Amino acid sequence: ASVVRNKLEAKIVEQQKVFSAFKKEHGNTKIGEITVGSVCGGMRGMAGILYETSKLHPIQGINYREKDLYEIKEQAPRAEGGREPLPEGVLWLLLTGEFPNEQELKEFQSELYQRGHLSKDEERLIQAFPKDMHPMTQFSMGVMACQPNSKYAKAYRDGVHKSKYWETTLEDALDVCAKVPRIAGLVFNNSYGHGKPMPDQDPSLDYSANYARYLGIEDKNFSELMRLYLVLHAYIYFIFINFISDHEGGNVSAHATHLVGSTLADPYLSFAAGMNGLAGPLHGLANQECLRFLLDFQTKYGTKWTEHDIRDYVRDTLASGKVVPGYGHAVLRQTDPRFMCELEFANHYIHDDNLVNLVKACYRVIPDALAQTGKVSNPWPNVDAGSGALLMHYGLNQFDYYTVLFGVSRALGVMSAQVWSRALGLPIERPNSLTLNHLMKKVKNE
Ligand code: NMX
Ligand code: MLT
Repeated sequence: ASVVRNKLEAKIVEQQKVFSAFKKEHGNTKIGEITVGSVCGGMRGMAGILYETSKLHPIQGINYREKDLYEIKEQAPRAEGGREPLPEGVLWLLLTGEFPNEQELKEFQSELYQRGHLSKDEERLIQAFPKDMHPMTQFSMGVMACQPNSKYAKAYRDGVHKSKYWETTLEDALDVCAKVPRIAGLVFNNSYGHGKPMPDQDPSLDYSANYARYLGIEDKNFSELMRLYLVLHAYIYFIFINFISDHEGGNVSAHATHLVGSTLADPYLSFAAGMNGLAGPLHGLANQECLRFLLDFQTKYGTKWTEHDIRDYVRDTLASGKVVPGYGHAVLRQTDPRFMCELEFANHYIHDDNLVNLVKACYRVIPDALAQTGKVSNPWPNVDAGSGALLMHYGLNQFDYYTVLFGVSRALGVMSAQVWSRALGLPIERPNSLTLNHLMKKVKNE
């Protein structure tokens, strides 16, 4: 059993009581109204999901367990000599609402290490995927390759009582979180390794440093970037460094995971569903699109570009009917704090990098250019605007792979949320849909 289990069980028992009393007392209390705009507009502004681990504020950005990213950066445990939060510590926070103490962290890291092994068959299956298959497709299929070992699915088949669903969900959730760096590493090796052998897990390294090792990048600052990145992208909007990428429950990958999980599908099936959503260009794929946007700009204007060139380039992009990747957000109405964390990282570690300088110049120019369209709700950068240039700085230039990094991070957010969804006994999701005709009749009260 997991070292986090006992701590979590106590919290779960407490929260189950709060939840059931609250439901009983306020089941009919109204908290908002549904407008035609919401129904026609992708459910914007409609609160409809109970999601325990994180919340996105339009101005302050993501918070994990009531802590904003800056508090996380300040309070989370770090690697020796490091500045960035350890994703393992943030995963513990997401699950329990508290950071682990030193001993708990040490045991948890070693537990994740043990859980992070893949069987030979699982590795072989992933290595057999076609090398030119998009890395996100391989990643999602790689998660599915491990699904037959779901402990939750077995317990369900064996007739486990519903009050105990959360226990094997926790087992699977931790297994998924522990295995995704290895699955993602195999995908990287498969796509770009040119037949090089895949390095083994190293027990002396933490979660992020092991992942960096799979990617073949030994620079210590890159491991720091990975720690930040994995925390940022958990979304819980994990801050850069794909920081744990949990961005509350309404974003497509978190919601898809949550929706599929509500059918009592196991965590592997649910997470793979979320990853298929993350692979869309308006969502996680935007980070690869964003780097492509910057590199195409450099191809056109060289490295001696001006801010005037950026303005022209954005104008042409909009005129050709495309979005500017890395800018805008469905909920945020300010610069994404995750982007600010990326900038802060770049200011500390990276000097004189033309691409990073271009990211900074875009930040000065693009919000104004988008605002001038008069229709973009949020012209400010999101997490994807900066991450690619930082990765590229350390030599990770395979940008088709970037969304996989995002996916590894998001596992930490969506898997901890799934444990809580099963612990609270949330029901299958089933909102109503309407035809346009029905909607029109409703407006007329017919
Ligand atoms: N560039 C150009 N047009 C934009 C942009 C942008 N970055 N953002 C929004 N718009 C347009 C949008 O396409 C829509 O146009 P139309 O009415 O012609 O369909 C209009 O502005 C209003 O959309 P919003 O209400 O501002 O945005 P919405 O909530 O629908 O969508 C995003 C949010 C994030 C999908 C949108 O801002 C976007 O497409 N951004 C670029 C892609 C991106 O960076 N996605 C990553 C999101 C973060 N993530 O990590 O997943
Ligand atoms: C995310 O991290 O999931 C993105 O910012 C998209 C969102 O929150 O809608």
